Amino acid sequence: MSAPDEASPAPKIPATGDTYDASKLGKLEGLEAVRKKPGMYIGGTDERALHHCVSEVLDNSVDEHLAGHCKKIEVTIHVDGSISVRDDGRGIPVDIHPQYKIPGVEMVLTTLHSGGKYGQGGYKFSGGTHGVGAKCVNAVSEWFEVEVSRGGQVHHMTFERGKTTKKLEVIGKAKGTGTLITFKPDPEIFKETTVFKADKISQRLRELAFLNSGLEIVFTDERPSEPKPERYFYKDGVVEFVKQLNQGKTALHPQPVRIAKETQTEIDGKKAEVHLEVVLQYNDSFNDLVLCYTNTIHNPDGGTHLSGFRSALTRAINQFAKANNLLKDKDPQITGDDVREGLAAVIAIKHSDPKFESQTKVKLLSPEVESIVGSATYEGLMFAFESTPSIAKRIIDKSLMAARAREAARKARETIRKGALSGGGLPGKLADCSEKDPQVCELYIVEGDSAGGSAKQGRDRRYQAILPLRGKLINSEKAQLDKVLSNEEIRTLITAIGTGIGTGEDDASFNAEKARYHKVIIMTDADVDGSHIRTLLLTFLYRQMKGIIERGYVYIAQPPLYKIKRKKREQYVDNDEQLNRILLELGSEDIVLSRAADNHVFAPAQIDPIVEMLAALEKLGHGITRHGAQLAEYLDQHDAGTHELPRYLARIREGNKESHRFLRTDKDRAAFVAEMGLDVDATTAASANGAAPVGPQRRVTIHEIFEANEMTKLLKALAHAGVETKFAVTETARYVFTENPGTKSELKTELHSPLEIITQIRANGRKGLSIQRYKGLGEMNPKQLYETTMDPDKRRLLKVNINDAAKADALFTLLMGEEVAPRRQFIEDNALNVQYLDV
Ligand code: 0RA
Repeated sequence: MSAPDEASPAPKIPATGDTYDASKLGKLEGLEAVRKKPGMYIGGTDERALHHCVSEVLDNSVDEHLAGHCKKIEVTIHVDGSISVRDDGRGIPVDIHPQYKIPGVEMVLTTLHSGGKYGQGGYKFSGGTHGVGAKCVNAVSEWFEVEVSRGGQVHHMTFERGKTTKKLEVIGKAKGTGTLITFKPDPEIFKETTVFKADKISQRLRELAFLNSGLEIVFTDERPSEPKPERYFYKDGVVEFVKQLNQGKTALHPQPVRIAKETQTEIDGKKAEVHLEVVLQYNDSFNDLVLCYTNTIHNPDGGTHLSGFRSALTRAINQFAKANNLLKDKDPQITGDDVREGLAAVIAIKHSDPKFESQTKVKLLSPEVESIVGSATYEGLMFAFESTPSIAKRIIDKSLMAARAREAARKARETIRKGALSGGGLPGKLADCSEKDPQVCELYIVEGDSAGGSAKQGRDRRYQAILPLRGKLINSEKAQLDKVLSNEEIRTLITAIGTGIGTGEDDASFNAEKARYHKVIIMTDADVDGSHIRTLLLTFLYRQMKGIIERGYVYIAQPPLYKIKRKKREQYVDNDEQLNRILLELGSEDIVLSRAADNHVFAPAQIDPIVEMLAALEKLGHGITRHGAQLAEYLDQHDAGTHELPRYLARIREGNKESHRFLRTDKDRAAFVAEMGLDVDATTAASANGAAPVGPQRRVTIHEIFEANEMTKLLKALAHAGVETKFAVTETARYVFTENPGTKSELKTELHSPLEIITQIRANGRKGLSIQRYKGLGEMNPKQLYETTMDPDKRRLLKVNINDAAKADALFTLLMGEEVAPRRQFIEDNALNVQYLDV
């Protein structure tokens, strides 16, 4: 985040001569600036920026932890798409700022210029945001709420699009301290998407837990019907991180080597502090994975910490081998590539004043770090080798094997190159396209000969080439390169793509420029075998032709999941959501909906939006029903004039009896707390289980209903559309639903609540409908295959984009590594799920 404290744009003074309160102007203009130029403050308005907002809020809580005040962070995605971050730190200050005369928390969340008193919370190391993050998030949120527990009281304040909508107010008594921030990203800003991806967030949380040993992080995604909280807590931090990277592989030494050091240094005459932690462990695979962090920020492009580490590793291994006569004359030279084979490592540094190549912090530039990390790593490794020579011996043997394999692979590649030159060209199984310009050419890699045959017949042969693959590909994670290259299917693939292959950095035999197709499309069945083959292919491409993935040439085809049939009509359906939508569409065709009270008939064009709103209400209602209350009962609590809904749901359990109370406002909540004699009353919204025991028997929990705003909007719109917003099921009929009106099979059904409209429509949609689930590509004829999956106008391709080596490697390792049990389980759980590849 590039939120400049001083460099924020100066407030514009209007030329019209109106007088403005200067301090107010500064503040409002401040956050307006964020909304006008989100790119400058949160790095854009796309999905990445959306998730960046979560990091911004999270970083403040992590800084509290680094400062020694926070033990636990809870992150919750709510059903309305808002998200909460709760910590048990000191709580944002709430006292009135002497100069600005507003509470600290308001300054921290609304004033871009608040550097001084509350700006940094006195943090030595920080993600570099200096606490500017939360106010930018506030600015780009449809709404934003903060609850601070501090000094025995719970304080609450709300905002919309960066503007205060409720001043700071005490709403109850607090036990302990902490901050709870909840916000809903503004669709006016995030035009592409406002939907948080749980796997993106959980991955970052896990990483943070690894990098902050002793910090407990709990993550709950409440959107699925049965949410499963995930807990991340690592007592041994980075050491456990490295063990995790090696999970599923065989480690060469049971305990990772850990090197830690804290140093002071001077940069341009100013004192700076650099702490480092380097942890490494070798495994018996042939790949390396080294992850670098600065102040808990991932640096995917490495930088000075990485280069210091690499040269120290090569130096230490060569030095120890020489000093102990472990190298023979005929042994090849051990290079940097060789010592990295089978290496898993994490380099985590904390720096009080780091310098990065760019705002995105992908690469660390601080020059002093190279020698600090280098000498600490060298000394630490030599110490480890000398105290346990058997480890050193195993690592050196492994490096020597790598050096020999490098020779063998070079020879194998040479043979392939010669074969390609002399063998007169392309493999017989490949049905090539007639066009030769790679930019427009596509290669479909198809699972199985039968689907391959359909694809050959159905394709557009001008620019679509087909390569059918039979049987299992060799597992390229497990086998060494010369073996992989002797596999028939793999050789065919290499020749067809035309780039050659290569792994090491100084390996010039791969050349992405030579790709014969700028789309390489993997087309496999939507079952376990298909997903296995897809992963095998991706593993191979990732290891040996990374460049074509980086250039965005690799795609995954998406065959439809269902075919539905009704009367003579057939339709392909891509996923469950689409199926659901279609059921609602079909179910509202050829019907009449009328209001019972006055026989008002809804115009056909009115029905779709009504159905959509009811479906949205139903979905948001999961938040209510999960806490054991009825959606209809809740909705009926709305204010007759404004349609506002209660903000809190209290759940009272006495013995095995349970009851509910809806609490409309903060005041109602305070009254309820007093009535029940509760001594703790911070909402349990984020944790959903922070129960306050009252007496031996009674348990009371209060949940904040964040989705209330969203539901209120829907109620207003429904009322506007002429639907009565009374949801309890009544004795008397409220709506009449007529199927096949005016025909012999006309059928009238009385509905007793607006919610029944949508259940009825869905049931109607299923009538006479056959839903077939596709198991394989082979079930489609050539024409169907082309139309659904290959036609550029209709197909949907997922672009494979490996932007996170750890994630990809972990997945490949899990799928391909030695351990069979977790692999089976994983494939079964994720048979249709390719999102883990970040495609
Ligand atoms: C400024 C000063 C202090 C704490 C914080 C900010 C703070 C901010 C956030 C944001 C999320 N969680 C947070 N926790 C704390 C120090 C206050 C003191 O000295 O007590």
